[in-house]
Amino acid sequence: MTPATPSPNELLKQSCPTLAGTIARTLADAQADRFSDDDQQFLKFHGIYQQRDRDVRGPEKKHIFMVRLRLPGGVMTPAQYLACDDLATRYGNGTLRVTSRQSFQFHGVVKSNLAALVKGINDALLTTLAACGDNNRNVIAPPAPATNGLGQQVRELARQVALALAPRTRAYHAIWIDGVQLNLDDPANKGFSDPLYGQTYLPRKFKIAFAIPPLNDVDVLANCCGFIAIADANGALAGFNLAAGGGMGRSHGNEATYPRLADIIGFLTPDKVVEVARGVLTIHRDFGDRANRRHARLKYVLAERGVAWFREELERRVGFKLEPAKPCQFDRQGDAFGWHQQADGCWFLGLFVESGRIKDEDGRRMKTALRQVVEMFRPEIRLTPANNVILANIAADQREAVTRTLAEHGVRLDHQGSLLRRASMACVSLPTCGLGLAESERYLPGLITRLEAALAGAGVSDEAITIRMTGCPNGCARPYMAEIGFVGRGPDRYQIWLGGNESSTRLSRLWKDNVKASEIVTELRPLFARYAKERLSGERFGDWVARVLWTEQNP
Ligand code: SRM
Ligand code: SF4
Repeated sequence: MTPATPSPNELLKQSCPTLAGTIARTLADAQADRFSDDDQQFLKFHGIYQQRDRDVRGPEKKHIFMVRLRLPGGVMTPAQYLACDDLATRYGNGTLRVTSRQSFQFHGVVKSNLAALVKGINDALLTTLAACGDNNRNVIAPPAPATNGLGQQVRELARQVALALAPRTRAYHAIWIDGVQLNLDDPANKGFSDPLYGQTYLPRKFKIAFAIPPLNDVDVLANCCGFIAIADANGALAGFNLAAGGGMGRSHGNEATYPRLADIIGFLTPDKVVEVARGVLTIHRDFGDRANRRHARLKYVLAERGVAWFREELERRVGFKLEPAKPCQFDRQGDAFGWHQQADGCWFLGLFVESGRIKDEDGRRMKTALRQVVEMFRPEIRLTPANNVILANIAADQREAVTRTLAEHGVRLDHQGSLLRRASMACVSLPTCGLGLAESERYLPGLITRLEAALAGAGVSDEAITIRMTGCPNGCARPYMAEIGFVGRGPDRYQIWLGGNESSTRLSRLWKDNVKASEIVTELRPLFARYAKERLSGERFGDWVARVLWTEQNP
């Protein structure tokens, strides 16, 4: 069999393994408002996307940039938060976007501000390197201060894994910190090969999550590699069940692409986590499809070669056997909102951030409110995989003042939104995402209001049904794990997916294709009425769908 022709991205990476391209030169050119096509690919590894404001039509279209942090476990110090807040105001569009992988994105950055923004991020001891690109992405981990004591240990392991799997190119530092073009004639850079990634990095992105059952707040099975914490009889960390081969992305009309849940591979002790993460990543590196980027995720390697093959290959690489997976169960997902006491006696506050967008708007000035609270009370900041914010380590006697400060800016803790709204997620989509086919972040809040009314009409108000929307099938808000998922099909048109579960361990199924936005509620209303009538005691909407609707469709 002749080997398949490598995709253009593979040849590009090989042509410049430092990932420097001509980024520094274009940065220094005040006349240029955009980067070359090749440099746009390299920029992704630096955590930067060149975009257009899609609200602006015609020849006036300007290039803008999205800049994403890499922030393991979503944890940042108060000083780092304040730096981000300031940088978003000075160099971005004045908002901070919490992402579905516990990070921040700056949107609407013009080229003349790009260097200052990335320098500012690094000055705050944060980074954007490998936030995007064909490498290990942000490692996610349960953000809520643990009440069972495992959280700190698990987050520390997430940090270690992120560090071990970071690319070693010197180009990032040279361009964004020293402000110079990397000298490719220097023997240290000539023929550079990353010790882990080699010269062509990974065939595609790679994602790792840590979870602490019974809470699945990270959607662990939607990741390429998942570490599921297992406690011993005394509640101490015994190790992890390894999961591998999950992912969401698919393309409309291409059945060869699909969302997939990760398989459980085996059990390992905590001291083996970094080694195993490296082993799983190198299987992706060596067996992922380098010819077809739509087929290049680790999930397809698992789907096609199977769990037994994967385990054997991993054991060969790490040089030890995995134990059989330990019994464990997830029973819920989602964030804790409002005030909660931590194991150490301090308190944390879970704040709902609609669609993840921290901004000031009429009557609700969340950006200013958060800034003031962080300045005054210096809490640790944790970003959640459901696009929300946690303020941690707050002393008991400061709670009232924090609540009052937020309320003074219209952020009322007694009014954080209905259960339905707080369980919802939307991806960014328009106007910045170049792949968005339909609205998402800007559309979901209004739709939730209408769905609240429809559910109330059916007699099932204030249900925590998980609802997620994305502007295209790539699945950035993980809609295929939700009880109701809306996936953009075209302008004002969506697919409706149904049947995910509360523990986020079951994929939904396509129920209706190409539904007009204006008809979504009309389509769902009869289902809500049936659910109200037919549900078993305590049965969630997604479970009713799986028990009743799916059986009707496939008796
Ligand atoms: Fe994503 C591409 C936003 C989490 C699957 N994603 C994009 C881009 C960069 C569009 C592009 O390639 O031009 C989006 C930038 C939009 C913008 O203007 O900001 C984008 N993805 C996001 C974020 C910001 C969505 C959000 O609302 O929070 C999330 C950033 C996470 C982070 O901090 O690292 C984000 N993306 C995800 C997730 C969820 C997850 O990782 O848990 C997924 C599904 C899981 C998975 O990877 O399978 C996801 N994004 C994709 C894909 C489909 C990949 C595939 O296998 O086919 C693309 C398209 C691509 O890579 O070609 C994509
Ligand atoms: Fe863009 Fe699609 Fe991701 Fe939404 S799901 S942010 S539209 S790539």
